[in-house]
Amino acid sequence: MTLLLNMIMTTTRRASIALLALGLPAAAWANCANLKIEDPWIREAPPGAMTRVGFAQLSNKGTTPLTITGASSPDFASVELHLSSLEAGQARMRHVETLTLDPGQVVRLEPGSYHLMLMQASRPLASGDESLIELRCDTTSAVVKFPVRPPQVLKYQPPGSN
Ligand SMILES: [Cu+2]
Repeated sequence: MTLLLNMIMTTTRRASIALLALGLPAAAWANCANLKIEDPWIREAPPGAMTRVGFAQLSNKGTTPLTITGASSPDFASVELHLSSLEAGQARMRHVETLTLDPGQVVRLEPGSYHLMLMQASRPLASGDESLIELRCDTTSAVVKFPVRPPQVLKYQPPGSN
C-alpha cells in the first residue's frame, strides 16, 4: 500500500512538473548561458561625467530566442539599454526595455546604435579600470568585466583592401 502510494505521488509530482513546464511562457526559457558577450568596453569619459556608455557584441548561441531584460552594475546607480538613432538629422537615444536575439543572431552595441547607458558612477573610472556589469535574461543573468578604454579610433579600410 505504501509502495503504491509512493508510486502515485511520484507520478503526480512528475505530471505536475511537466504541466508547470508546459505552462511557462516561451520567454522563460531564455537563458543567459546562451548569451555570448564579446569585446565589452566602456568609453572613457571626463572625470565627473554623469553618464558613461558601454559597448559589446552580443550573440545568441542557443536554439531559442533570448531576451535581455535589464542590466545593473555595482559601479553605477543604474544601467539602461539604449538605442541611438538619427531623426531628421538629430542624434536621439531612447530607453529600450528588452532586447530579443533570435537563435544565431548577433547584435553589436556600438556608437550610433544600441549601448548600455551607465548612470552616475560611484567611483572614478579611467582607462584601464574595469566595471562588472550584469545582464539579465529573465530568470538568469551573466556578469561580465567591462574594461574602460579611450574613445574608439575608427580604422578606415579602403574597399578591396582585404
Ligand atoms: Cu544612451
